[in-house]
Amino acid sequence: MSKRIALITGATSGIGEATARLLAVNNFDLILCGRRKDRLQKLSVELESLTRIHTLSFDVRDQNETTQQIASLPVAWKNIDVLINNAGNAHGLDPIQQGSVEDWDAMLDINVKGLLYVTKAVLPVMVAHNHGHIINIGSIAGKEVYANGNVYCASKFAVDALTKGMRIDLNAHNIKVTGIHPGMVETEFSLVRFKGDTDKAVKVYSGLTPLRGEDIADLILFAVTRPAHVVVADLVVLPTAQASATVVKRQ
Ligand code: NDP
Ligand code: 8X3
Repeated sequence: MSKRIALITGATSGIGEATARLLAVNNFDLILCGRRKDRLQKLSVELESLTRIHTLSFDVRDQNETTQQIASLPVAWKNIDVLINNAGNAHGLDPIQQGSVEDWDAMLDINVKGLLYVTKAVLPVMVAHNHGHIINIGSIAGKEVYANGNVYCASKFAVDALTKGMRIDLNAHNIKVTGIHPGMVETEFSLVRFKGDTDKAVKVYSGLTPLRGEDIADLILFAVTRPAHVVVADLVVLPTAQASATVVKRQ
């Protein structure tokens, strides 16, 4: 099979970075995206002996920048086969009455509107070719609401709804759409949620074995390597110690 092109948002850390490493050795050329240019550069240097790499640095909150960056892709990179909408984060963990508008805006702008902006910029090529696969990274928080999760949960419920809506609307265009919904994955996620408070971030995963970015990368690879007639529609994946958004067994 000839090489395919995958565009990964949020490739500078966690799930996206692990996915880049795995797809690089599984017959994919990669467009790596994120805001942190130094990290894009470092990952690019690491992977370019394995496959072709192109990097794009943009903030998914900025629709103009997102559209322009994707439009700027050289001809050899334009025919994207797989879009992995992974960029996202939680900002804060507060009861709704104490929530910060800045945090709410960040979560809705990045996790929902950013995902839409990237998808809108990539879809014309997929629609024109009647071919493509979109993977949206949702969350267990998009399946169940937990205390203080309010707006983050809402953003991930929106990702779940958009995943289903995309699958319906793109059905006529032969475009696969997959939702992957992880539970606790130890990445920079909690560090971002708690605004750099390492103690709080570490506590989230204490006394259990959380998922790693590589575990989600494995599922992404599985989803994008099914035969043409098979679409993995919806996957929820949890650490064994986690039974639901809130039931967690700690040592
Ligand atoms: P990380 O914080 O490790 O990675 C987040 C990635 O998103 C980074 O590469 C970051 O890149 C990118 N990103 C964040 N904001 C923006 C922005 N405004 N514009 C462009 N890129 C942005 O977290 P994870 O790897 O854990 O998170 C990846 C996805 O997985 C998210 O959608 C998250 O909600 C979801 N998820 C995570 C879980 C977990 O427990 N960790 C569980 C369930 C879902 P940069 O800062 O360089 O722009
Ligand atoms: C990240 C997992 O449980 O913190 O989406 O919401 S959780």
